[in-house]
Amino acid sequence: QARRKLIAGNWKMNKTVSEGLALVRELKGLVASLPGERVEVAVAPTFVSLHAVAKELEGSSVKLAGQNCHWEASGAFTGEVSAGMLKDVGCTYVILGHSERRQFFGETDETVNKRARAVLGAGLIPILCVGETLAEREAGRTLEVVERQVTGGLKGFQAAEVATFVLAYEPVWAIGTGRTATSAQAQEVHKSLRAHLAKLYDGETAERVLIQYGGSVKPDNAAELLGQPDVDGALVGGASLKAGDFAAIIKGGA
Ligand code: G2H
Repeated sequence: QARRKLIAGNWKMNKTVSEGLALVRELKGLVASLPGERVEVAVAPTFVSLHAVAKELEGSSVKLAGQNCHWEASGAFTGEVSAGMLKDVGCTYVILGHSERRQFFGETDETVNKRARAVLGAGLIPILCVGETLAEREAGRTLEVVERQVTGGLKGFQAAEVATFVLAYEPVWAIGTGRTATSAQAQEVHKSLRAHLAKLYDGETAERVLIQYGGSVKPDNAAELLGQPDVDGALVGGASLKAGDFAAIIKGGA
């Protein structure tokens, strides 16, 4: 059975509540006219916009995602949000271990793993991000790095749990830089990640995991990337901030 595709818009630290509402209003209309069975669409607004955007998306097929969450259910963790709170506000997915979180906020494979445990515990789906830096790629360490991040992020999970995960391969050198991995580069890493999952768990589990590509996905490169056999969707940053561009990317995956 063919895997579905998931196109998710990671708004990062962009859009006020009213700007976010205007964006999803426009997006809803555009998405409604697309053939939707095999492509699922999600948006990840900032925490402050989640509630309003969830209301706006009621009755729409567009799903909601958090950009991060803490591993504890509640308590004295100033500035943090729990997986249960994201579930309560209407999220389906939570992005974890984005390279910006790893780079600027000290996240490690270990803390990403703890967050993933909380996300599954709350009945949400983790989007676990992995990716190498330019220096790592140039040193020929790409697969070693992403395999380590996958192994660490999934530590302690059973195969049946792993099968529900979404992985996002986001080469750090392609994020927000306008440099995109070629479709061949993306496919090579995605295929290796799937083989790594088969080695860690089993072939069936590996076949079920969705592996998104992220890093300067745009309307003009989306169809080719999404056409690769192991590319099961996209995690889109900059281009998800304009409804027309995001809808064109979704169309590329349909
Ligand atoms: C990678 C991506 C979204 P952009 O970070 O997660 O952002 O498409 O702007 O490179």
